[in-house]
Amino acid sequence: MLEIQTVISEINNGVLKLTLNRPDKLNSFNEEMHLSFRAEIERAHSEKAVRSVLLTGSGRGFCAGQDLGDRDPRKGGERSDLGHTIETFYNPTLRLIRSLEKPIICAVNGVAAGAGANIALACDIVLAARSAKFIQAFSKIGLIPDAGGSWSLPRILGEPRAKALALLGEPLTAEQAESWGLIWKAVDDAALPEEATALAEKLATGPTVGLGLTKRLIQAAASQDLDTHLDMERDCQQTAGFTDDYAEGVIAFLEKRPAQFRGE
Ligand code: LHQ
Repeated sequence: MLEIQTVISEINNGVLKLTLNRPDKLNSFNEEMHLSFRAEIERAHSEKAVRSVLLTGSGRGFCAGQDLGDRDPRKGGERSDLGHTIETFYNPTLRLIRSLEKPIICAVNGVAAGAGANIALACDIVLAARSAKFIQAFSKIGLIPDAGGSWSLPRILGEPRAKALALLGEPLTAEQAESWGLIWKAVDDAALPEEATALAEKLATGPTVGLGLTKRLIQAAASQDLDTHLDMERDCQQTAGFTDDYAEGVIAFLEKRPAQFRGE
């Protein structure tokens, strides 16, 4: 029997495109998909040819979080230890996404629920199809927002909106998510693949080291004071200033031509 790939991966023009691929289950995570997805993000860390990542889903949904079919309490046995699930599967992946020093774009092509919503929100730039919805579905099944959601939502939205979304578990439209600043942009459904690919390809021709350091700085800002942050800016700028891409950027400016960054 032909094995179905739960994550389809391809590299084109420096972009590692990852498509979550369990469309019949709205691309919810089973163990195999967890492991494949994590392996692909690890690959993004290590492969030089990868200069940006584009994450999306196949079929009509983006990702419905954990596959609840795997978690049927009617099947008896001991109650499963969700702390173990989080520690084994979600947390390592979230850490890998956030620590990736290359841009990761998320094209939310349809519903993003539970951990699926929060994995999308952990990405650097989120585009969503106008028909897509974000659902903090956890409260509907008695859980708390995981995959970093209880950390990212109040930071992005403030407590009032974060709490209402998480406690009610109601769908948020892509347009509302854009107007609240939760995502970068809602785009017409038909335009999403092309717009997201163009964005990822543009970033893949960027000064990769500088972009990675920029991501690191912006992520660190919320948890440190200005003095500490200014020191960090100094150190990161020092690193960026030693890259070939910085030299190329300045030369290209002086020669009045587009820069040809090589990510080095
Ligand atoms: C699904 C799922 C799904 C399996 C749709 N699983 N089949 C961490 C630690 C450990 C355990 C627990 O979880 C976590 C983190 C989490 O992510 S908790 C949150 C888990 N996710 C949810 O609670 C969302 C469940 N899904 C839904 O509420 C709905 O499916 C949404 C609102 C996402 C979409 O609704 P519809 O557009 O009406 O689609 P549908 O419900 O008809 O789903 C289509 C199919 O996908 C259906 O299968 P079927 O065979 O009937 O066609 C669903 O059973 C299946 N599916 N989500 N998470």
